[in-house]
Amino acid sequence: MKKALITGITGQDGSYLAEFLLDKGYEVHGIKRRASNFNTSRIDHIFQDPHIEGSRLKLHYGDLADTSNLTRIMAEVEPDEVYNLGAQSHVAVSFESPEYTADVDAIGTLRLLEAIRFLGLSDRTRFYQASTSELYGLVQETPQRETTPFHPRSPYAVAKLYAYWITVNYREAYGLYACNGILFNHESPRRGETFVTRKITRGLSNIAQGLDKCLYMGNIDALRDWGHAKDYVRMQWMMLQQDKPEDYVIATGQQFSVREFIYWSAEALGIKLRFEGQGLDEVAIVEAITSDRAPALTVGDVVLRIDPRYFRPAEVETLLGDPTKAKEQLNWLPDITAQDMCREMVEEDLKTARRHVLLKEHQLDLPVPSEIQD
Ligand code: NDP
Ligand code: GDR
Repeated sequence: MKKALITGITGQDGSYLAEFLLDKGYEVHGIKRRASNFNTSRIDHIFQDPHIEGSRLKLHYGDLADTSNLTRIMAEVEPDEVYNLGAQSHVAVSFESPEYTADVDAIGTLRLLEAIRFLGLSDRTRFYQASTSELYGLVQETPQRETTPFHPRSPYAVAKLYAYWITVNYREAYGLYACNGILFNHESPRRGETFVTRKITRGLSNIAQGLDKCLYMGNIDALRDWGHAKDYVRMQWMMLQQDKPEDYVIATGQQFSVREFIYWSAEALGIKLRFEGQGLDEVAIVEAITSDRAPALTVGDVVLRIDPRYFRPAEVETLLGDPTKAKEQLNWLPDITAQDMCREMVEEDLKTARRHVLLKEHQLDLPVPSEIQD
């Protein structure tokens, strides 16, 4: 039975990847951080009681900032595959916490690679690094591919640049099977609530149900290449199954603006929006309501405003990936379009909003389910 070790297992990608690897018959080890509240909601549904024989999901407390802890876990598990998905992954937050972001995202990657080398696992353990389209930042070529020069625009992207190159370096210097997936934005109903797509689908669903009044956004003209996380974790695994380690761009090859994503989300809620005004004074107004999914709204309501706090000190205005190499060498193509993904996210967020309305009406508190006990 193959063993995989996933850092960031409690995150969006980690949870989908854990499901995927369990389905493939792997023993899956995940590193989770100690938090004062349960932080395992994305993996509760695949929890396996460690007291029952044959359990294949095993969690270890750890932190990418803690060398001895990572080395100990690596020594205990001796994984066939390591997926380094753990990171302070929010670009805007990296401007607030640049040093922490560098420690976790850059040096954390080095710590894992060193642990593999130091423990003599270089011939056994394959390593996947979660690299990012943010490396392209101020883009030098469109669409971006594996050979496009990097120009990172945030402490997050600069930290990920180090992680990218140290992964290449361990491959070249020590012959490690180590590769970078340069992944463009990918989303899902499990996306963190402060990333733009989820902020929109969750925010508009709440507003439609009367749980909130207005959504405050930053640069809604930013352009992104959005895929579905499920398609992208499949590719993470495929990259580690080749004869030779290589780096791949993973993207859909299609680009949309944040503004378009707002329109799609509103449409999925049966709302037609009209944007009015310019710059910081721009607003989105309800022009028509075509379904019963937005009972709290009436025509003329302002549901979105611009707030300068969501602008970044240096913005990445446009990203568009060219996944030709992944398609030609690995036969990988995404199955889910950005529009379908948006609809799926709205469905889930609307369900949650309706549940909150019901609980509120009956004056009940939300139960906090978490099956993973320590
Ligand atoms: P998430 O933010 O959803 O998950 C990040 C994970 O990292 C969480 O499990 C988090 O734990 C964990 N983590 C954070 N800090 C530490 C730390 N100090 N030590 C150990 N674990 C830590 O990210 P995604 O799933 O979206 O992304 C996965 C990876 O892919 C990240 O490295 C991200 O930078 C990268 N990436 C993501 C893209 C995307 O569009 N989603 C695109 C390109 C790259 P906790 O749950 O406790 O917070
Ligand atoms: P990004 O994703 O920075 O591309 O990083 P995010 O969804 O945060 O932003 C995308 C674009 O939307 C603009 N934007 C806003 N963003 C947020 N979060 N909140 C807002 O209110 C808002 N308004 C406009 C942003 O300025 C930006 O241009 C994600 C992360 O998952 C990284 O870890 C990953 O490496 C990259 O994708 C690829």
